[in-house]
Amino acid sequence: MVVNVWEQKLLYTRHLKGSPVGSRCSDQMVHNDLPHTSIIMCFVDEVWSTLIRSVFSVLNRSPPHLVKEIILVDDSSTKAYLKENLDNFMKKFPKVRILHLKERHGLIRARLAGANMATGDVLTFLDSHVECNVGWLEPLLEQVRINRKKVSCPVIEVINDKDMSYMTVDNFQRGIFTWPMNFGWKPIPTEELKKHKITDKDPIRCPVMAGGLFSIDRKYFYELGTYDPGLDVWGGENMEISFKVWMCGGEIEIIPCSRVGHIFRNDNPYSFPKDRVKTVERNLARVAEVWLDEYKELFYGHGYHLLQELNNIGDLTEQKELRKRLQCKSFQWYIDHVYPDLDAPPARAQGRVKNIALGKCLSLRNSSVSLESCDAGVQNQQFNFTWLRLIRQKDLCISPADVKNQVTVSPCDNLNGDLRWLHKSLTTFQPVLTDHFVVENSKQPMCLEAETSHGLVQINVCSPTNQLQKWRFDKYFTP
Ligand code: UD2
Ligand code: MN
Repeated sequence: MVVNVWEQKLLYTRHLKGSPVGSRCSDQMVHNDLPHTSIIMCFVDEVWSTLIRSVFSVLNRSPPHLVKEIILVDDSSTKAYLKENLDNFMKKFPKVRILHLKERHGLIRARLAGANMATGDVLTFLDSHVECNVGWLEPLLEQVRINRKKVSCPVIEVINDKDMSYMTVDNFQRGIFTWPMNFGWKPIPTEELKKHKITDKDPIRCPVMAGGLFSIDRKYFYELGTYDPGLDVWGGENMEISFKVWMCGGEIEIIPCSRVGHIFRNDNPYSFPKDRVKTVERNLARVAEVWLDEYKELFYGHGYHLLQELNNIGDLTEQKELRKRLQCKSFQWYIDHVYPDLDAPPARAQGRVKNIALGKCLSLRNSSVSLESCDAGVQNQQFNFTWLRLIRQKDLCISPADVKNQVTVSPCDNLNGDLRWLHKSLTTFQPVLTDHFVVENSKQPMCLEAETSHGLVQINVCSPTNQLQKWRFDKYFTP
């Protein structure tokens, strides 16, 4: 049976009088046998009033029978008021349980510690500086009730960090990412809205979640292997859980009738055990290695230095096995079905590679490189200039030979810097893919050059004016 939550709570709707949210959502029905939830809030050195505001908004604005408990995980805060003082204060609220971690776990492992003591049917994670709005919880639990593999997120509104006021945000925003896995928001294209007749109450399919605020069936969270426990401190865990959910049979949605305000801060009010940027990059590299398949080239292609991190990202065996065990789909499937508007060209450039001076094309035959009359139908003339700057045909790459000035063909290896080329102009500083192929690992600038007499290619000292050193791919995917 379904009931109208808004009618049960006339007292609350008063706050939303005149607000578009209230009127839009007030006729929405939910089941009367919703699962209950444990609320998990991790914090480190949170401001007292902000933490209390977060907890009170949950207590005041959720039907009591749906909140099994509120678990506050103190991630080894340094502030004295967050210890005994907090314990004593919260004694008045029997639903609140506090876990003081003896050492700093970082957000990701702190959430797991909270989840491990949770007893609710559903886990609802929140940051420690939020304000849950009226009627926020029921629509989240409703989606999990409909399908236990649905992960539901509220619309995240903005609490002003200067005056703590609450500001509403636009509808129809999806969580997305751009390379190298930066989280962002993007409106649903208008054609999509029209085509699927999406109204402002409909759940919004979300390629990735922001990370902080979501409800997930507790058992399902464990079936999914929770978060990768090898992720450190903060960052990237939202990508990991998002890919995992989608690729392994679940769904992520933003529920417009559920609204929670959040204080966005420019700075983290806590220290990072290691460098912040490095920590996030390391986490993202773990995610890329486990989930992105061949698309991890795009990830590394947008941040070369991340490749250097590969030695210190830790063991991935368990995560890879988990993916196999859960029979998760490919990243290609994820792109096709969940995030088709992701900008993910297969390479930086593709097709034949034509020499400007001779009008001839590179060709790979019997493992050696030569120049031939250009022919679009000949497979031997088809190359990729990959995201990792290799000139590649299937598994073979064109590279400088050990022998001076000679060019050879080697098995491609993304980690081998000796195979990389810079495709660029020698006369402009603009970063455009054009003209020369400069050997990346060379003290003196050395360039790929057509040799006129025998239809061969060689390496020579770069010269901006030498047309024999200028090349053009058929098609460029990036500038
Ligand atoms: C976003 C997410 C956040 C998390 C983060 C990392 C939202 C609104 N926020 O950044 O939940 O997913 O991205 O990817 O989606 N904390 C600890 N221990 C730590 C560090 C943080 O307990 O070592 C707590 C912190 O007090 C807060 C929560 O974890 O309650 C998230 O941290 P944040 O608020 O600094 O992250 P945020 O909102 O910038
Ligand atoms: Mn936050």
